[in-house]
Amino acid sequence: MKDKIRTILKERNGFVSGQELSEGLGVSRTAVWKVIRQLEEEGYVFEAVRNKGYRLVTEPDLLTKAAISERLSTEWAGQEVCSFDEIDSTNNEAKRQAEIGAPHGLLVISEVQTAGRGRMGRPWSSPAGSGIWMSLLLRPSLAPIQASGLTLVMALAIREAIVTLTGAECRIKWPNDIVADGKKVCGILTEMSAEPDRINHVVIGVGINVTDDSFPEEIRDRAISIWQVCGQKIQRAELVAEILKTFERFYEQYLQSGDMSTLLDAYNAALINCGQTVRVLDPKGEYEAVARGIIPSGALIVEKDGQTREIISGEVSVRGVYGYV
Ligand code: BTX
Repeated sequence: MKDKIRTILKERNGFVSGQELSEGLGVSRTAVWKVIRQLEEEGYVFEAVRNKGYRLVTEPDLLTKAAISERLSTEWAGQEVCSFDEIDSTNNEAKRQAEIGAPHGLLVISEVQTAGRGRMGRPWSSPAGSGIWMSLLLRPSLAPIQASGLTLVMALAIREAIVTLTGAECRIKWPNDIVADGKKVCGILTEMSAEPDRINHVVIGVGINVTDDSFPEEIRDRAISIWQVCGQKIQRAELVAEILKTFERFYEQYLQSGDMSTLLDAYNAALINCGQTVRVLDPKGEYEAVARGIIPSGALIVEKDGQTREIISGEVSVRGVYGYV
């Protein structure tokens, strides 16, 4: 009954009388009032006016299965959702679920991660209430070598979704970050289980700082939230749904060509590194070069002393010459 009352008030977008609710649902008006009180405890705000009834004023910023599912317009991405109040890492949970046969498109999401991680085991700060910590399970018909491109596909989808919902000025830092004002809004961690010639599954983990107004000391110089960038406190479930819709569209394009060719122009246009001098952190020796954009394989082309080189993600990172971007 709670879901029904919530849905009616949401869809009406105006006052609904207690009588209409009680008659429509075949329950007493006291029962309706009790549900309204429960919803208020969950963070919903209603305006209650005598002779008019209740009007939904604001919804809480929840990341529950219901909050995501009711906003979703995808064929498969996020059609199954596992949501948690707390988990070690949504990537770990997605991998556990994959091992027991979870389907392509499963979304794992949590309010808090107690062991959120970035690449090479680096910690990822994942506090409650302000961010999106989620992982998407994929079972693509691709060769293992093509899986790394999925990080780029996700980066493009996240950047487009943020711009669509907020207009925030953010760009992609190759290969796995979304940045604004020289700081990280979002990081992506893609992990794969594969045989030499076949992918078992891919897990794309996404961490986005959405409404934070401060960060722990150790990442303050490199972390920023969407709210800090554009002054808008968006509903996180709204952004999750927009990302999944956009990712699904780009993913189908990636599968068709098997590479980034049809997404190349969009990716390079969103890339902050294009034309910039970057520091290439190659384990065989660091050097500075000018980034020129990606090629269909997803490799970044850099130019040094008139010669071009391909940088393959996972092998080396790039940094700005004067800082992180
Ligand atoms: P990365 O290795 O590129 O970045 C990790 C670095 O980012 C850390 O060393 C730290 O300096 C900085 N950092 C940590 N937390 C934050 C934050 N909240 N905002 C900005 N910078 C931060 C990037 O790895 C990939 C991160 C993926 C995180 C998602 S969350 C859902 C999923 N589950 C999981 O355990 N990881 C992924």
